[in-house]
This record gives sequence, structure tokens and C-alpha cells, in this order.
Amino acid sequence: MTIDKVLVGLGGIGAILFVAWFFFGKKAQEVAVEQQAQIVVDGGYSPEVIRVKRGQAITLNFLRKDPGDCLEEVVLPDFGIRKHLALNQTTPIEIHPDKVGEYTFSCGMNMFHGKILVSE
Ligand SMILES: [Cu+2]
Repeated sequence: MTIDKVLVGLGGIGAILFVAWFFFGKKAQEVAVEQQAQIVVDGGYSPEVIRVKRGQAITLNFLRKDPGDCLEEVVLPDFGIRKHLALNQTTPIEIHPDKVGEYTFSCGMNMFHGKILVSE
């Protein structure tokens, strides 16, 4: 094997690793909270994963900075909540997750998503 073939091989492996990292390695921004979570709504939700304990009331404070229509509504289907978010304001949404599990929230058109992970 000549040196250039080795280099091409290594380059190929590097490219594959990069693609894998790019698509799968980007970890969702995640936060663990006890009673309150601040979620910035701007081109998506940040953080997008909220970890909470079961049986506690949690207030999700959605601060909408995104002027687009897309993110003006937030939906938490598991809690029967659909709420309009006023621009540049914080809209508190209180939930009582009493079951362990994964609950999603999204914009009104179901394009942007976040998750609430409830554990014991
Ligand atoms: Cu949308």
C-alpha cells in the first residue's frame, strides 16, 4: 500500500466520522429543573430537553423572541395545552407531570419540538 492510498483511506474515515458526528453527535441542549424552567423560543426551543421529577408542579416559562408566526403557539398535547406566546414576553405554563415518561411540546404546526423527560 502506498502512502497516498493510506492518506485517501484515512481521509475517507475522517469524512465518515465527521458526517456521523454532524448528524448524530449534536446533543440536544438539556436542562434538569425542579420547579421552573426558562425556555427561550427563537428559531426553536432552547433548551429543548427539560428533565423533571415526577409528581412536582413545573412552570415552563416560555420567552418568545422569534417574531415568526411559526413559533407563536406552543402545544403540549399530553397536557391538553395550546397557548399563544406574546412576542418578547414570558408566558408561564404550569404542568403537573404525575407519570414517568417523555412528553413533547411543539409549535402550533408541529415543526419545532422539545421534550419533557419525567423521571422518578
Ligand atoms: Cu411552526
